[in-house]
Amino acid sequence: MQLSPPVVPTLSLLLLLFFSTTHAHNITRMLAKHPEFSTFNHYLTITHLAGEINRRQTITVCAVDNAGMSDLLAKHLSIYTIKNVLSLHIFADYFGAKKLHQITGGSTLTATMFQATGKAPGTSGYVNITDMKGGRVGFAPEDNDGTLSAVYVKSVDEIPYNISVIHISHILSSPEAEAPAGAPSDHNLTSLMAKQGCKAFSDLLRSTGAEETFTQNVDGGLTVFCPTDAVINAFMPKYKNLTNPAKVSLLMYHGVPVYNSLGMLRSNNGLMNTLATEGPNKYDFTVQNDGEDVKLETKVVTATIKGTVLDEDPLAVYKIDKVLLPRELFKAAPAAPAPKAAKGKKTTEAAAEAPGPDVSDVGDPADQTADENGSGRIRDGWFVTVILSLFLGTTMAFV
Ligand SMILES: *[C@@H]1O[C@H](CO)[C@@H](O)[C@H](O)[C@H]1NC(C)=O
Ligand SMILES: *[C@@H]1O[C@H](CO)[C@@H](O)[C@H](O)[C@H]1NC(C)=O
Ligand SMILES: *[C@@H]1O[C@H](CO)[C@@H](O)[C@H](O)[C@H]1NC(C)=O
Ligand SMILES: *[C@@H]1O[C@H](CO)[C@@H](O)[C@H](O)[C@H]1NC(C)=O
Ligand SMILES: *[C@@H]1O[C@H](CO)[C@@H](O)[C@H](O)[C@H]1NC(C)=O
Ligand SMILES: CC(=O)N[C@H]1CO[C@H](CO)[C@@H](O)[C@@H]1O
Repeated sequence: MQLSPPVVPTLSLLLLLFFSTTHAHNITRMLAKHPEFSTFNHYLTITHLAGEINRRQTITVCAVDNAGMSDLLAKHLSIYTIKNVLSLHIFADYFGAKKLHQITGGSTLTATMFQATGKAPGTSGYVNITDMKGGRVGFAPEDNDGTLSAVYVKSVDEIPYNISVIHISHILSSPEAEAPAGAPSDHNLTSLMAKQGCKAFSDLLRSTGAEETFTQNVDGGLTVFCPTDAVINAFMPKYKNLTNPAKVSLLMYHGVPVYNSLGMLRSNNGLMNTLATEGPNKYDFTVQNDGEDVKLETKVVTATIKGTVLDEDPLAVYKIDKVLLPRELFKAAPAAPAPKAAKGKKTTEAAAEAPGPDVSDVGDPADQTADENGSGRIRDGWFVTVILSLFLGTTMAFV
C-alpha cells in the first residue's frame, strides 16, 4: 500500500514524538554524532557521569573538544579527579544558546554537578557565566581569580528544556576540582554530613554505632535524609527519652538502602523501606511530591527535603526539615490531655489543628493522636499507603 505524501511526514513525526517521549536523553548518543568531542564523551562514560546526566531532567553539558581534553589529560590526574573536573562542566540548570546571551544582570552563578558531590568547599562548585561585549559569553569557576577561563563556541544540541549541550573553548580549571580525589567508597559519610549542616545528626550516628550500618550500605546504594542541626537540637529532649535500641532504630529510619537521585524521588512516589525496616510494613515511610517539593510522610510527621548534601551514585544525602518519627516508636507515646470527647466533632477538629505543646518543627506524638481521630487527610493517607503497600508487595514479588 502506498501512503499519500502528507501522511509520511505525519507518521514520521508521530514516531519521532513517540521515541522522544519514551526515551529520555542519552548524552553518549548525542555526542557520538560529533567526533570532535570523542575524548570528552569517552571520559563521561568511564567516570559514570553519562549515567548521571541521563538521569537529570534539566541540565547543561559544556563539552570540550579533543584538543581541550588533551590539555586536561596532560596533567595526569587520577580518574576520580578527572571526574570532579568534568562535573564542573555539567550545570544543574538549562542554558540554551538563547538563555546564555540573555543573562539578567549580565552574569549569573550556576550550580554544577561538582557542587552536588559535596566535595566542593565554599562556592567552588559554582560557575560564573558572564555576557561580554560583542555577544561573547565567558565561563569561570567561582574559586579561581575571576578570569574567564573559557568562552562559548557554539550550541551542539538542545532538547528544550531538558538538556543543552554546548561547546566551550577550554577546560574550566579549578584548584578545588583538580585536588587529588579518592575513590567514591572513600566517602566518610559522617564527616561529610558534619561539614554540610548535619553535624548533630552525624554525631548521633557515631555515638550509637549506627554509622557502621550506614557505611556498609554505601557501595550497594544508599540515600540518607539528615535533619539539620537546629532540628536535631530541638528534638534532643525527646531523643534522650528513647531506649538505646529505639535510638538506633530512629537513626536507621533516616537511611534508605537504595540510591535515589532527586529526580528519582520526584518521579517515584510511594512507600520506602529504610535501614530500620524488618519485615513488611515496619519502619517505612511514603515519598510524596508536592509541586517541586519532595515530602516524606510517616504516620506521625511530614518532612520536606530542603537541600542536597551529596548526590553521586551510589550515595545521596539530603537535608530535611523535621526528624522522621516512625509510628512504631511514637504512636504509643503518652497522649496530650485529650479534649473532652463529648463535645464531638468541633473539639476533635480543634485538637487536630492545635499546635503541639512544644517544639513546633518536630511533630509531636500528641498531634498524631488528634490527627488519627479527626482528620480525613490522614485516613486518606492511610488508604493510599495500604494501596501502595499492596502495589509494592506485588512488585517486590517479581524482583
Ligand atoms: C524531557 O524530559 C521528560 C522527562 O524525562 C520527557 O517526558 C520529555 O519527553 C522530554 N522532552 C523531550 C523533548 O525529549
Ligand atoms: C546511550 O547510547 C549509547 C550509544 O548509543 C548506548 O551504548 C547506551 O546503552 C545508551 N544508554 C542508555 C541508558 O540507553
Ligand atoms: C562573574 O564574574 C565577573 C567577572 O569577574 C564579575 O564581574 C561578576 O560580578 C561575577 N558575577 C557573579 C554573579 O558573581
Ligand atoms: C570518619 O571520620 C571520623 C573522624 O573524622 C572518624 O572518627 C570515623 O571513624 C570515620 N568513619 C569511617 C567510617 O571511616
Ligand atoms: C520523657 O518520658 C517521660 C515519661 O514517659 C515523660 O513524662 C516526658 O514528658 C518525656 N519527655 C519528653 C521531652 O518527651
Ligand atoms: C475516626 C476515629 O477514630 N474516630 C474516633 C475518635 O474518638 C472517638 C472517641 O474516642 C471515637 O468514638 C471515634 O470513633
